[in-house]
Amino acid sequence: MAKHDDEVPGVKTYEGSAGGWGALGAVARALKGQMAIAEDVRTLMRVNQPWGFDCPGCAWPDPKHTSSFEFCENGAKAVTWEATSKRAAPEFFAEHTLAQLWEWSDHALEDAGRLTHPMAYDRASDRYLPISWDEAFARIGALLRGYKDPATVEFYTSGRTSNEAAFLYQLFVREYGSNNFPDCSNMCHEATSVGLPQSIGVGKGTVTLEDFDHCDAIFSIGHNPGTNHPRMLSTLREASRRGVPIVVFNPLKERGLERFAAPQDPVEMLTLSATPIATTYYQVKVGGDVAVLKGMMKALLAADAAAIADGGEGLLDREFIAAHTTGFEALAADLEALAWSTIQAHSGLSRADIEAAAQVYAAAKRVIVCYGMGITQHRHGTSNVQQLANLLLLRGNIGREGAGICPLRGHSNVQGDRTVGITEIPSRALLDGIERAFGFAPPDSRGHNAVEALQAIAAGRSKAIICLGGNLAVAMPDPQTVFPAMRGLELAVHVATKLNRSHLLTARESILLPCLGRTERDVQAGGRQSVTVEDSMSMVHASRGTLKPASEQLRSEPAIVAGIAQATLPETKVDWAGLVADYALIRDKIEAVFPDFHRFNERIAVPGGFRLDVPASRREWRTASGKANFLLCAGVEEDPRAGGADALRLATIRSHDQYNTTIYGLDDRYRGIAGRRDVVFVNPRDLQRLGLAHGDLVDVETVAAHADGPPRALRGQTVVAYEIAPGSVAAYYPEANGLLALDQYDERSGTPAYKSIPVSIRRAR
Ligand SMILES: Nc1nc2c(c(=O)[nH]1)N[C@H]1C(S)=C(S)[C@@H](COP(=O)(O)OP(=O)(O)OC[C@H]3O[C@@H](n4cnc5c(=O)[nH]c(N)nc54)[C@H](O)[C@@H]3O)O[C@H]1N2
Ligand SMILES: Nc1nc2c(c(=O)[nH]1)N[C@H]1C(S)=C(S)[C@@H](COP(=O)(O)OP(=O)(O)OC[C@H]3O[C@@H](n4cnc5c(=O)[nH]c(N)nc54)[C@H](O)[C@@H]3O)O[C@H]1N2
Ligand SMILES: [Mo]
Repeated sequence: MAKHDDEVPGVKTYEGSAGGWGALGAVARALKGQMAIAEDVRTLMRVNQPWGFDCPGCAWPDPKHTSSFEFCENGAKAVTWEATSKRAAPEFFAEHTLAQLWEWSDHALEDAGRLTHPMAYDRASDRYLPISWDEAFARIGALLRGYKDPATVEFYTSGRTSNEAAFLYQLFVREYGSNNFPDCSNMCHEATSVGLPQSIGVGKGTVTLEDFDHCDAIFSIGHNPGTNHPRMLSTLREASRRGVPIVVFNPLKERGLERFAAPQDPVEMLTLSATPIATTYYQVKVGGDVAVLKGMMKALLAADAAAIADGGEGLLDREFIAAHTTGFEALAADLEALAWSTIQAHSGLSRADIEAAAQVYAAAKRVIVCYGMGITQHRHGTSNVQQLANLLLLRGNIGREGAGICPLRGHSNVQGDRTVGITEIPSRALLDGIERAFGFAPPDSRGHNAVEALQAIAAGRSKAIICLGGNLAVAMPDPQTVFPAMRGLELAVHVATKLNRSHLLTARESILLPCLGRTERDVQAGGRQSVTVEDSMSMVHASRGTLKPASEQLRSEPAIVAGIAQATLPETKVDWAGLVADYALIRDKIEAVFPDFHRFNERIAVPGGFRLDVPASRREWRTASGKANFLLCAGVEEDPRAGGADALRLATIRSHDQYNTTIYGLDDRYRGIAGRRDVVFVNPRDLQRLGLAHGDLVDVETVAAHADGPPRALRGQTVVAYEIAPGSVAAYYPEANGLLALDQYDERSGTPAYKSIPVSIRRAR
């Protein structure tokens, strides 16, 4: 028997719009208990201001001409969480063994507050004990010097790291002799970084924020801006008000994509009205995007042929295709051979729906496609990205005003970290640049990405890891493999602001190094410092913290990297102390290695900074063919080995109250979930088919594909009847990460298939 919403504790249908009063209330709740109020308000006013700090929340760019703070609920949460007055000081660690802390939730661990002192693990007492910075660096240096093969050490980076810190870090690692750069990007937009260079010669988006003022249609595919890029809603709202069609492909009905009330708009707030966002919302099946994209292109080619038969000009940009691309005929043949029945079966959408979407695409002169993890975190993530590029290229929608491709990056500087050298596959230009600027020849062998790093650790081939931020073990799939692997290491060093589960997976020697956050003042020998970051649209700008540091012991990430480097490399060619004294000197070196950063210091002195060159934005294609390439992918299937007709496809998703593995709270307001995360979203028709009802307790188990032993299970979850595509289900990251084996990833990019896990669901035993 179906239960009503309110009979299931913590599950209710959310009737409001995204943003609005709900958002203001949520910010007030988030602020409560974290920091003293007067300073809060002043802090929030400085986020994303020309002379303040960059919001640690997301990588959506700032409008050029804002004078007032651009309100964002989740940015406020991110800032509050960092600027909290709570502290995880040595007394805290004295009170708790790691065995005790292991039982704490991810939320509780970080909620202990900011780390204040360098700490080293003491196995005898099972506690972290304070240690001096000098002693910490000396121990790390001694151990790192002891490895004969530098390729047995892994160096992880999370995307909040500034350009300056990331540049010093890759410089240290390369002088040490390794290219092992597992990176949060490997779990995120790697499919973009691998796919787009082959298509258009650059692994980044081609649009600027201004392009949104000029576009005639927006396609929003596989991302949830209401939660993950809230400031983007203002842009979508403006477009919507201009009458621009916004077409969404997403298995779940996401409130932020349906309608949005701007918290800064007094009229919308007072009347409780909201601007509709999506003009059409297609609930594509999880993993069905290649089918949709091929379907849209097939429909477009058919409509084009019909238009030409009618004596018209056709719908393709033939001049562009001829002058700027290769591979059109092969693409057309691929689409010709694909049956509509296959497209419909795999997308879960009707031919008529897909043709209608193609019509919107064809009717618009200038189209922007935005996308996120719903596209990249699949076994065919790279193909997904390349089919998006194909669709845009057919009508010349890349490299002109109001049109282009717009990957929504995750962490606030994940793109910048890549730009300044965090990559396991160093280019010739990067290696030559380092040699030119620093006088040593870095290793040119291929290093490890995130999956390879964990495989090497699990196999005992890698012995040590340094983590510049993040929560690697929890962010990766397969805790069953990853957790014991991390515990088997000889050395683990974590540079962090807050305590998390990765820090509890102790190696023989484990060291925690507390660092300054984005919001805090960074003073070095040469005075007050700024760092720089690059957003999703290749805009590089300065960020300068304003708050008093959480502890006098904290050091900046550049200073910590330099400390480790000096302790590890007795004959270093780099003047670490000099660079850390004045970050402008680091930027001079970045410029020396990467000529794209010419006049770096000068150009960040301007409010808003500058845009890095994106050759594809002006139709210069840095591909092997010198053209933009239409690229094929076989079939439309996510994973031909997986499943069987009855398997459901599970996507792991973020709630509104989390930042990746950081869980601010247990609510997911727009999806109507309160006070819990142990839920699985299922279509009512699937529930009926399975003999289940809303609110039932179930076990989720993986099927087929996973060759490595017994099925993986997530037990005791509550099913929530939800507007999600039939055959698709969703559960929260990171709780559901145990369902995904480490070897389930996109072979072209190494991105784990977090969004397409074949599962079955049955009543809990
Ligand atoms: N507040 C907040 N902001 C964040 C983050 C956060 O955790 N919290 N994380 C940051 C980071 S690192 C990142 S990478 C971004 C992530 O931002 P998003 O890309 O929005 O990430 P997800 O929450 O994983 O959501 C992906 C969306 O894809 C949909 N989806 C799932 N499977 C499919 C599919 O097969 N096809 C399609 N078309 N859609 C699918 C889901 O329903 C969901 O709406 O946000 C960044 N910003
Ligand atoms: N199932 C599933 N798994 C996923 C995903 C998914 O969609 N589904 N998404 C993947 C994606 S897109 C990403 S990007 C990864 C995220 O993976 P990570 O980037 O590794 O994880 P975060 O949760 O962002 O890291 C949180 C920790 O960063 C530290 N931190 C915060 N601010 C700072 C700072 O300023 N400096 C330093 N040094 N440390 C800081 C804090 O200690 C905090 O505990 O997760 C991936 N994992
Ligand atoms: Mo991400």
